[in-house]
Amino acid sequence: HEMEQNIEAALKEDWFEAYLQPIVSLGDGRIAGFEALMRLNHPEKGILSPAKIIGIAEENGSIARVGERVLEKAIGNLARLTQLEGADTTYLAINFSPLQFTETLPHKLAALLLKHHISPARIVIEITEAVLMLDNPDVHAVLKQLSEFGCRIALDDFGTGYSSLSYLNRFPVDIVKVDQSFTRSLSTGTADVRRKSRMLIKGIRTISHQMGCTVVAEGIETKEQWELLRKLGLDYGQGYLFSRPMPIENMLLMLEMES
Ligand code: G
Ligand code: G
Ligand code: NA
Ligand code: MN
Repeated sequence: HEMEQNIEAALKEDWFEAYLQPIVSLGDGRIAGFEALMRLNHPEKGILSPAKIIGIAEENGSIARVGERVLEKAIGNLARLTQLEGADTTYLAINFSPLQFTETLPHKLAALLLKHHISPARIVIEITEAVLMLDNPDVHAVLKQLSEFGCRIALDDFGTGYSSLSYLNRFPVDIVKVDQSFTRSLSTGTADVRRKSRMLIKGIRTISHQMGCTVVAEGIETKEQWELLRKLGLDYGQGYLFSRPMPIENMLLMLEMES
């Protein structure tokens, strides 16, 4: 299988990278954190994006090694950002596949943070409902351990798929990420669709805040969407309007120019 070969080669030749996308405060547009997004930078084929890689890595069991490599890259990038004035308190959100929640994860993460002198409070663990749907006591124990260690837990793609409100009650969730389809529906479709989208987002915001969670909007591409989401009371946002996911070198340059 071609993709399996790409994955093995990428592990061996060090082609995996953690791109970064800023997450901004919707009030003032300032960067509050970054999401790490995996990329396989193939020397001939170019950038291969994660969706397919992760599916195949989960099937053939290489996801543990892939996930660990991306985690190393992501934390290394956070350490580099930390050397920049103004970016030394930003947080880093990292996506995790359900199969990565093994009992060795907390120890591996702790060792990486120690190595780079980074506080666990700056790490956000992004999970989807797929992690919680497993209903596996071992997975729950790992999540609880990470939460007690000081990391925050974000529930990704909220409001779509099988994401259930009860997860906010049953798991130590700190951040709710409203799926980008909600952002898109704010500015497309009929007036009625747009009005109902605003109601749904407001409802998610109200419930999330009452559960003590902060709320992040995904997929913001226009100023109009930013303004609407800010008015709807969401806390943070990310999307192409602010920045595409980019390599650490580009991100450092961009931040240096802005400061
Ligand atoms: O960046 P992009 O839009 O191509 O990401 C596609 C999908 O891959 C998204 O659902 C994203 O959450 C997921 N993804 C990106 N990076 C990682 C990663 O490091 N680990 C896991 N498990 N998923 C990731
Ligand atoms: O599943 P998750 O929410 O982690 O996936 C995030 C995905 O969305 C990544 O593939 C990322 O590259 C992509 N993304 C980030 N910002 C935008 C945006 O403004 N518009 C669109 N269409 N995709 C975005
Ligand atoms: Na994510
Ligand atoms: Mn998402």
